[in-house]
Amino acid sequence: MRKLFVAAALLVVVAACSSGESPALEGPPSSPATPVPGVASFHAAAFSFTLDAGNDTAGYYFTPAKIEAVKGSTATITVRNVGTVKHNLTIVSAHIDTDVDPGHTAKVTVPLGSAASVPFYCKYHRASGMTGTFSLK
Ligand SMILES: [Cu+2]
Repeated sequence: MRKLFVAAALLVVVAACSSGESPALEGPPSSPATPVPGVASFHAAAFSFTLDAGNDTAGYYFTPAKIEAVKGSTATITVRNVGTVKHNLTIVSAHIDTDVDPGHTAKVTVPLGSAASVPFYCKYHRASGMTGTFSLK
């Protein structure tokens, strides 16, 4: 009888642990594999992702604003305007200057080159911080 009680108590402890994962909203990431909000990582020579261009009461933004990739890789970017005003994707080094109306998307292919970082921005809201960076390794 006592043995059964111990087993039951253990079960309760195990259940409490598996359902008790904290949302990790405070402190540094617990492991390097934990994704950092707003950062996307790609390891292939060619990759695709959706870049949200938006605005809200907090300001103007790109999500993700930081993209980690391999030097010499090519990014195919679907720029999705999730905001309420016209946005733009400008990448000077790749000769990209593309407008996107609210609710619309635009697709661009970007050879990223071999610089350590490739900045991008919305030419209408650059001064308001609507910028991002490709970090290349
Ligand atoms: Cu904008």
